[in-house]
Amino acid sequence: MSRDAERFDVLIIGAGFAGMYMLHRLRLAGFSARVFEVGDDVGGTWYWNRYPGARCDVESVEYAYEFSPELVQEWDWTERYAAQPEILKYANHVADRFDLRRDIQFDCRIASAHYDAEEPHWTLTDTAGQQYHSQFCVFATGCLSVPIKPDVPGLESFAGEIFYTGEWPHQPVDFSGQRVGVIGTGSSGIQSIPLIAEQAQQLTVFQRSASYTVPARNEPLDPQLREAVKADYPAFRQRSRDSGYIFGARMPANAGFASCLSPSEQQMHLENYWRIGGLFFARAFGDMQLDTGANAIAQEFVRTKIRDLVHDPEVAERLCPDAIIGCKRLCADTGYYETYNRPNVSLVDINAAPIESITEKGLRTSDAEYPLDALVFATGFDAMTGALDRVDIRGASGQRLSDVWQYGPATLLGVQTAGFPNLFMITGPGSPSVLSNMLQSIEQNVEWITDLLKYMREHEHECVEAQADQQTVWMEYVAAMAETTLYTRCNSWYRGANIEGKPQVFSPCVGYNQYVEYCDEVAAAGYSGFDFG
Ligand code: N01
Repeated sequence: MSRDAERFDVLIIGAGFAGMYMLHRLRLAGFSARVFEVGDDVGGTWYWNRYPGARCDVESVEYAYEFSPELVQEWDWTERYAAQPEILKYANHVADRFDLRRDIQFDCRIASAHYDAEEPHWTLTDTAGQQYHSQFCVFATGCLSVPIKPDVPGLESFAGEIFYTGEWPHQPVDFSGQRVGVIGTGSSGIQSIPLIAEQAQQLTVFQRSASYTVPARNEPLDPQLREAVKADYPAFRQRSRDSGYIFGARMPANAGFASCLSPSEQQMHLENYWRIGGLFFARAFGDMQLDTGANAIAQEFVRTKIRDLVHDPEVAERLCPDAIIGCKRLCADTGYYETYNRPNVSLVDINAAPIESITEKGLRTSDAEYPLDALVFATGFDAMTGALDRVDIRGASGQRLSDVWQYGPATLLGVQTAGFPNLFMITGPGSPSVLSNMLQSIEQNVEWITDLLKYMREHEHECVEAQADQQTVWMEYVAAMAETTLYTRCNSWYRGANIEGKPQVFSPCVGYNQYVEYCDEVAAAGYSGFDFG
């Protein structure tokens, strides 16, 4: 142990919703813990993604912690879908209310985490060289926390300002009078484009793939509805779980399989869910994500909407995706398609004419040059494994996690990986994570991990490690579940396909309720599948 190292029971990396709750839960259980956070405050994804229009696509009354009845009662969401500033305010409120900051070290990036099997303990080293030791280590680093910064030739020569939606400045950005370019039309682009268009003199959107987006239908939250939800919050959240979708307790059940409906009934349900808005659209048919025929009907419905909403037929066609709807994550927008009716907005198809370079004055594609004062990259994230890959994590025999996962991540239940004793992940690959309501998955994972640590303390176990064969069985199950759906039929970030050369493994676990049941069974059986030492 180094001379000036500090020692804790548990070291946690990341002070987003996962890291904050992990700290709180561990404290309640009597463990000493320290959190490390790169940012200068709490909030994780909501700390970094401050771009105009950033908003959650899960309803605010559900995108909230459930563990504290007092917290539920004292917090009032103001909109159906909370915007980034309000979610960040909530994260800060939680940090204050539970006095979390005294155990969080801000402005601190952990560079390495090495396991010493002799001691045994984990040694974390930050970028300033300070070391910390602990029996356990928990990565609460999020699934979408490492923005992709495309290496476009000439980028450094650009005289204007460059922005990344995933690392937006803390001060307001004013695009008034500017010619702005946005690259990327996933959720971040789709949320920011309408607001940038309102400010900019000219907005040029560079689209590689058209995305499907459904109107979010955001609105102020009806105080009566808010109070009704609070009046019996546990039952409300139970309805979310019972829905099988993990969010949308207020929504009607799905309309059944498309094949059981007449064409006019199919259109009626699609219309109804388009009117309801947001990701709930995927519930218009119970088999939208399972059957290509059902999916094709929904695709055509959205393309018809795009053609209705966008006045210029050529622009409308460019905005029409032809992929499987929901295979890449569905987006929820406010006025996205309508934005293309504005005289100051143009859409460039960079599939037809690829970006060749960034110049001092703007952006050059294979058939034109676009003068720009500012350029916004809404180009997504190194999802699922990106944050773990960026730390030099080494296990019991000195092996690097990134080497062990060179053909794709493998975990048991998404919380542990074989060869890395006493190391945990919250909402790691192999757990439902991004296919669920993240807050609910975070609470479940945190509570399960804390119970495991308490079990170890009671049974005087020093080490826990996922069994390699059980991990294989689990990842085969995750893959098999994915294969029952249409999620594997496109190049999405869910499976790492948005990054050239990244192994393509669909790692979120389909089926939240079955996952939780399985976690509970494992715990009840004395954590079967895990070795203790
Ligand atoms: O990223 P994305 P995102 N040159 O990967 C394009 C969550 N989120 O940040 O599809 C040109 O979806 C890329 O094109 P293509 C949510 O889960 C949630 O928007 O690869 N273009 C695509 O159009 C979401 O799904 C909210 O052909 C390039 C876009 O950039 C996830 O985060 C809000 C390119 C990237 O889209 C990711 O969303 C925001 C290049 N080199 C985000 N590289 C909520 O509402 C990429 N693209 C909660």
